Amino acid sequence: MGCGGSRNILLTVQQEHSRQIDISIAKERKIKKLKFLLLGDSGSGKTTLFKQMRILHKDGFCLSERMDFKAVIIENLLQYTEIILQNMAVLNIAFDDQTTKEYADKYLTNANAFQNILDFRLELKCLYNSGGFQACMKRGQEYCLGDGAQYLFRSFDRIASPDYVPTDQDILCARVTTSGVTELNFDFKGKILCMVDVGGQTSERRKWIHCFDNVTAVIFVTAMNFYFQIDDLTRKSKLLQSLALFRSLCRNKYLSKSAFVLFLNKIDVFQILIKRKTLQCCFPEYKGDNSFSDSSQYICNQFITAGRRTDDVYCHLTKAIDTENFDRIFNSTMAILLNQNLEITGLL
Ligand SMILES: Nc1nc2c(ncn2[C@@H]2O[C@H](COP(=O)(O)OP(=O)(O)OP(=O)(O)O)[C@@H](O)[C@H]2O)c(=O)[nH]1
Ligand SMILES: [Mg+2]
Repeated sequence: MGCGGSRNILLTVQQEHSRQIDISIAKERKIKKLKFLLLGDSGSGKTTLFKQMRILHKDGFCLSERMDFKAVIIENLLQYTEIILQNMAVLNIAFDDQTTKEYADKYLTNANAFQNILDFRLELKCLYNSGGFQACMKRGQEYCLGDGAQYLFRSFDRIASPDYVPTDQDILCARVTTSGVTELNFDFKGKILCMVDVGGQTSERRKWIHCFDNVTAVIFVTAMNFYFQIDDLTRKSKLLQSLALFRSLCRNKYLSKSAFVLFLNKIDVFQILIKRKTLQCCFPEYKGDNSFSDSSQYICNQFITAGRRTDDVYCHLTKAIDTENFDRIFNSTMAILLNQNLEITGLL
């Protein structure tokens, strides 16, 4: 065989080698994880969204996890009961009669005794159904009562039954403050998504920076009812604090290539609250009316302006405890991100 023949063989081998490299790069791109980071203040709803991804895109919750949530739900109920009873005194709300007052005194002097709610079903139900307790619960936003409280009290009969197993909805309304970083990997339309949940409390934020590499998109979550709430420690508006946090994240150099998605969460709570108190308590310069659309648009604009990013910030109004609502919003968020951003970052 002549020289030309061996050169041809060499060429074919090189071409084949290059083709193999192309295939492996393409494969790598395909299996490259898209990392989504849930950030936002404590109580905004990050873990609730994280739970929704498990329900919608993974296997949901097994029986042993549900039984763990049962303990959390009962603990939540008892804590909320204590908070409401304490705030009845603060807000000057009277007990309906001597019986409810006696139950409340008994509860407040020894809340631990009520741990086995099955033994105190009648007393607790009597308290929960009383006018004073209900009136105080309805004013829960004034003293930052957990947003899952009303749902759990409404479900008391079910929760206090001997064979109670929490439903997905119960789990979505249960509250555990996150500490540490949790990841969830799942397949979404042929792509592998890695969702990362972190704790929002100030003490947890020093852990955030360790998650900032290769972030495809930050999902920043804020609760719209924060406009009405004051932080216990700083005595500042929770929504203004959230806005400042968002502003600093948008300018963080490690996140400069990441897309930003904004979830204005808890629209159900906001819808009720905004009828009672206009946005002016948080934004004195606000001139609009107290309609849901004007007020939510104003909040959205505040965040978009604060973000001041060259790329768009995609803003969505969400109700994280509603699986159907979340499914729709997450699908449309992903459609936008996959079409627009990933092309730029070379992931498509
Ligand atoms: N009514 C209502 N409650 C919500 C909504 N989203 C979340 N919640 C409730 O708000 C509470 C706090 O939500 P989490 O998801 O635990 O908040 P988080 O942002 O993870 O808080 P940290 O872990 O402390 O950072 C839970 O009891 C949720 O059930 C919503 O859209 N509407
Ligand atoms: Mg959390």
